[in-house]
Amino acid sequence: MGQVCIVTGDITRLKVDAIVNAANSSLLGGGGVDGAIHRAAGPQLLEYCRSMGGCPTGEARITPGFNLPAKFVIHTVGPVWRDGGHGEPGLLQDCYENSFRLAAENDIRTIAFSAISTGVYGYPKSLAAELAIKVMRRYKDDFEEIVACCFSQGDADLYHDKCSECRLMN
Ligand code: AR6
Repeated sequence: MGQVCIVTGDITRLKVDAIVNAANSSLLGGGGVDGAIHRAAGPQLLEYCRSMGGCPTGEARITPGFNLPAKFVIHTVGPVWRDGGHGEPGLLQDCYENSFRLAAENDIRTIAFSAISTGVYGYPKSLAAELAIKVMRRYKDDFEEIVACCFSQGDADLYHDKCSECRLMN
């Protein structure tokens, strides 16, 4: 039986089978966690992504991790938050579900998610954490370890509020 862990730190440092990137639909890199992942993976990642032809919002694509400790990167494109009435929750849920589906298809056992859409895309952090935890719990038994990777202690506390039995790690 798997577990959901909440980790505070830089997702590029995690030794898991796959990390999930909060990308944009070009898949050609950007700021935030996307920029950090591209820097840590090295230029081969961008080269590989160029051949993929982008990715619509809510969908996911998989690439090697190149110089990352993680074997794979799953790139998913979260919705830009407008007011919550433009399909944002459904699209964010699709991001998590499509990432889990790709992970299962690639025999991934351990997977770490960044907090998709909660940076420049402006999705309210508490709502996003609630949705992420809900989907992660649903997939718990299909994986050895599911990590919610938070970039700050405050974000980790938010996840822990939604899941008191989830293990908190630093
Ligand atoms: N490790 C873990 N989490 C991180 C890291 C890191 N190294 N760096 C930032 N975060 P964002 P989005 C957290 O803006 O909102 C990019 O330019 C951050 O604190 O990276 O989905 C893309 O190319 C926040 O909680 O992604 C797109 O254009 C979370 O990662 C756009 O931003 C997501 O913030 C996507 O926006």
